[in-house]
Amino acid sequence: MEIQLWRSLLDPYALAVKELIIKFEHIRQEHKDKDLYSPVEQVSGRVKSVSSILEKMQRKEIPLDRMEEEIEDIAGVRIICQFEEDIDTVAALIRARSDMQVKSEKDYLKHIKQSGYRSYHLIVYYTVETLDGPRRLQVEIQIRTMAMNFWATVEHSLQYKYKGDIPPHVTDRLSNAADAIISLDHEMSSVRSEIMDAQVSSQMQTNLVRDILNTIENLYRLSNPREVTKIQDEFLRIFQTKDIQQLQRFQKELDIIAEGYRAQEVFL
Ligand code: 0O2
Repeated sequence: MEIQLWRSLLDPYALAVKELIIKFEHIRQEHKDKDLYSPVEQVSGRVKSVSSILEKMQRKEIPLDRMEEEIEDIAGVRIICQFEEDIDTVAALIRARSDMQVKSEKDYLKHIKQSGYRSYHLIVYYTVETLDGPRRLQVEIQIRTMAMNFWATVEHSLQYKYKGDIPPHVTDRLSNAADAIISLDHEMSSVRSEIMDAQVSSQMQTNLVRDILNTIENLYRLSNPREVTKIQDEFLRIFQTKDIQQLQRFQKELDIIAEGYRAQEVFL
């Protein structure tokens, strides 16, 4: 196939990856805006390289006319979570969506690969709009923790370096590292609720301070600047106490003042 044909063939997959990254990042943002813990920590994606597609076609003896059906990971999205428990939550979010239909799932957490690889994979159908009309494409979504991702990234580089034939002394180290990653994920899960509480409180404070500062800025435009300077000084005093309840009380009082001036902020 000519390079130009590859480009036009892969183009809708690139669009699917871009759209899905935006959608999963939006899930993260929605949680944060609502002062909720987000099971999605990071999102990335890629379109499989032509050489990797060709290698897979050769290895699995896939003819060109079956390529799009049989190579399910031409478009790939990776969702990184903080904790192992978050993986199920993200998978459930995906299953519940109307803009993607799950074709199949592979649980490499329950069934760890021989290599030590752990991750949860879903193949979904996702439709993109192109000049030639809608295209229903397959996308592979990999969900894993940060620790699993660290291991997989390193192992993937070694597979590349040793062309799939990693020497035994390195394989042994990787296998030990895979075990260490399992215990690390379990250790982190044991303090999950404390970490989640800490992150939610910190996000709440960030959102509160953002809303308060926006209201103060609006009041500057609409009311007496001297009065607003006093309000700002009071805000700085309370902010220094690091007491979230005092900040919440201050915001309520500020909202009452702002209501009088119709100075509350609507965020877009
Ligand atoms: P890329 O583009 O470099 O990420 P397979 O026969 O394993 O190639 P299959 O059965 O279609 O293909 O898919 P599977 O097993 O669900 O895995 C596909 C992808 O999962 C791989 O893509 C990797 O990203 C990841 N993966 C699977 N097994 C391993 C592993 O042992 N180590 C690491 N590091 N990653 C793995 P590709 O094909 O490598 O391509």
